Amino acid sequence: MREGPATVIRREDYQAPAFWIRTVDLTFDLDPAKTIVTSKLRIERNPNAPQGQALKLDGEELTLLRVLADGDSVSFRHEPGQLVIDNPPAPDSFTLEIRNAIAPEKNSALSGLYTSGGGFFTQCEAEGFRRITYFLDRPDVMAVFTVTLRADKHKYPVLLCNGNLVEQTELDHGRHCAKWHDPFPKPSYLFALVGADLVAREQRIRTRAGKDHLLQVYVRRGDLDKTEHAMNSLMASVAWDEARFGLSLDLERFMIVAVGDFNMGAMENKGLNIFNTKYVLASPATATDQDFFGIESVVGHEYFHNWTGNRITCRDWFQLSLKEGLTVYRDQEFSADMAGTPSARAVRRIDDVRGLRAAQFPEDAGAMAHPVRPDSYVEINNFYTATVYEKGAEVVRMMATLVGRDGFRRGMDLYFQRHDGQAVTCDDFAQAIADANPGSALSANLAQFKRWYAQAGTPTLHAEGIYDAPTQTFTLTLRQTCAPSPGQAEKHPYVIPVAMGLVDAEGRALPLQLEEEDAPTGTERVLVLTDGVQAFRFVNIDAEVVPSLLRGLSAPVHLRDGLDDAALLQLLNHDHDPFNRWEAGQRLALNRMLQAVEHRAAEAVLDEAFVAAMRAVLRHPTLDAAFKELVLTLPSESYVAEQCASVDPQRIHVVRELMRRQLAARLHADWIWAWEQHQVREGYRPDAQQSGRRALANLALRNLVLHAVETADPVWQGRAYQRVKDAAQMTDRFGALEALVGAHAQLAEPALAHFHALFADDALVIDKWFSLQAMAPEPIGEGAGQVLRRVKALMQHPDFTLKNPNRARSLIGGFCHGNPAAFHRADAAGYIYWADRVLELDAINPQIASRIARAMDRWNHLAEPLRSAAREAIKRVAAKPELSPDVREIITKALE
Ligand code: 0A1
Ligand code: ZN
Repeated sequence: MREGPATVIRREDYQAPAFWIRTVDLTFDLDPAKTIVTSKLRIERNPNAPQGQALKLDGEELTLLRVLADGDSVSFRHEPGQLVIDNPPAPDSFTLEIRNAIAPEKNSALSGLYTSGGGFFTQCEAEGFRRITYFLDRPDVMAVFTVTLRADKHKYPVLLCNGNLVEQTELDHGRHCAKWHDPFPKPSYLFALVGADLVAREQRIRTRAGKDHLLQVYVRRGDLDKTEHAMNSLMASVAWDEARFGLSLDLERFMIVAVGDFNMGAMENKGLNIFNTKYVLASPATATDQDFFGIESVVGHEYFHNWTGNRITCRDWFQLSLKEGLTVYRDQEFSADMAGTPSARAVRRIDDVRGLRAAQFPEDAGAMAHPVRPDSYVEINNFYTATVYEKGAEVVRMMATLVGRDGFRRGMDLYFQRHDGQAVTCDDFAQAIADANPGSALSANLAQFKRWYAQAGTPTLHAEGIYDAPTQTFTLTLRQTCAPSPGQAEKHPYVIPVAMGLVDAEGRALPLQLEEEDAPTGTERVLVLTDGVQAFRFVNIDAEVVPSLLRGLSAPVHLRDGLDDAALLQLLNHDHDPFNRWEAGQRLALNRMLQAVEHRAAEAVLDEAFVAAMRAVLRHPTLDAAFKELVLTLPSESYVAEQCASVDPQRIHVVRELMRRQLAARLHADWIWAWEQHQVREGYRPDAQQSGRRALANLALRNLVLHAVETADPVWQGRAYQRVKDAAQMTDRFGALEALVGAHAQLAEPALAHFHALFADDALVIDKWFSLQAMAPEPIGEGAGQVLRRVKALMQHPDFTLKNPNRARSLIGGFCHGNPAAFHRADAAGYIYWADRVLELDAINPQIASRIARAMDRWNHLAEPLRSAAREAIKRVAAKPELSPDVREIITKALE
């Protein structure tokens, strides 16, 4: 664990480095117990920095063996986390040679150089390179790397690094050597190496630009048959970035390597992306449609970083959203384009918004709330957050909305023209998009727009529409507010793009003309709210209309428009915007759920109007299956919790379960119809069309099994069980298993056992098996506490280990983050479990521990006695003196 007191790093303290490192020559003698790293650095003083400063190199958990400056010994000293050379050689540039030792096999934090499955892998973002050797480990120091790798040839036949392979030689004692050179200057966080026994799927491509490239996907022997989809996704990503943004692959060779132990999803190291196996390996038999989709999106994300992140990188870590927000926006657009039809695009957008609301909105309202560009941090690893990533992407999306699709492309072109090869800030990005679009609402309001980077919290957009029949005008008054967040008591107004339309009772979309305009501008437009309150008066409105606001969630805000049931039903039935159609359905459900939660109605009875509306969507002749599945899925328990001032997770769970049962019972015949109509009989394709049908059929099955358990009817339970045994692919097999577990069917146990036996050797499938049980709904009434008992028992399962992040996340993360009703228990058993696991994991892997620690972010909003019990548990963790800075920061913020 890292030594030294926790220091707060502040954005306002940024200073350019006193030295640059121009070139790096690294040699690794790879050995799991003791790897020797030799580093030769060509260093220059930065003429623009205050002169006379010492050279301070970052280093962590390194054994220093020697330091030479220009070939001579030089005096040095240690400060916490740094090697200090007070008097580097006098000339402006000199060579520093450092030799140190590290122990990859002891590196359970998985940051720096570590071993996994008998191979060597690295993870350097954000500050892992300093755990390999002493360096100026900051993103604005960019160097050209040449790397020599030496290792036992039999155990580590594959030796990879960034860039191009320039030499391969045999050495004595069964060792071999590979030398790599990366011509692009890069920050140390983009360095990577791999030494392992792997095999590769290879694909040669010729791009639009007419250049030939070699694409490779490296996996363990035996996994090659699960790499086709990753390779297809990579090829599609290359083609998409050329077509949409004119950005071509700049390397002869582009490699993806899969590793079983990895803290995050994947990493965009230059030319050598390292991936969690979860985002590489897929076959129809072992991966669900969702897994296939996740692979496409993460492969795209990492590939797109090659330009947005690598060619142009971040000046400092406060600018993280510069690369992450932009790259998430790009991967979302890629996925939407891959989905194809407008309806499939809308499904993608709905999915993204669900993710934003499930993770980012709560973050923005909790102890860890921070701006997209944070002002301070203790541990940067804690800021790879939904706010930096997903809200950051929404900020980029709003810019694109304000300047239009072509305008955004012009802005991106200007951004690359200005900053290729540089380490820059979010201001530089926003400036380029605005400058390329003079006269746009973005350039007119740029300084105000940038509040999206500076202010934390989710604003609320209040809307009121008044129709005046005699004058045929519709006046829409928009108002914005934003609640205080930690350290930010008062908020200033944002620039909020409001995409909207007006829908009348017959479903007509009315032409939109503001009173100051000569003619209508179409039936959909973007209003730009810049003041606290603004009124927009539409003319020639010849009928009562319902405003359809914030289409596609055109800004990351809460909307309070006061629409009643009738208006929402009108939008659900007629809105031309599929996103708002879905949203109307969700709001109808949410209102009912909130009412039942509030009034503690023993029976949360669904009214016929709602049930009929759901039936109409389910049976609709033209709507896509994927879209129907989204409409017919009730808002999640955590989304409902977000709307409550004082949260009672048990109560919310009971209400949602009761409503789920009513929909199962009252739409019984419709679910049978849906199940029968949406079976996919042709060969498996993970595309939008087929996956939509499977999603709806599986939702139908969940409903049918739920109802069957209620009515003690064996037929549907038996069918689901049969599917677990003989489905041809994982989406249906797992869908059936979920149906049985989610309904507490008697056959759930044998089905789980059968499933485990079938996939005992497949780690990613076993992860699913663990998380399904950790997230199983807590039984209502007697049987409460059942899930926690099972989770504890599963920790003793021979397949369980805390050391593998995917496994720990599946079980512990699944329970603490994904099962509110089972986790938040009045007897505090969930909290005691949480505290024990956070402490236990912290000694192994602080990043994973700190993610689990965040399950308590929102403790302050819990109803009593949960709130007090939660605080006690947090205090218990806080009382431990030897916490990592990662966990310490989360816990301290929770108690502030
Ligand atoms: N930059 C990667 C995510 C990543 C961040 C940190 C990591 O280790 C601490 C690993 C990966 C991405 O956005 O995909
Ligand atoms: Zn990223």
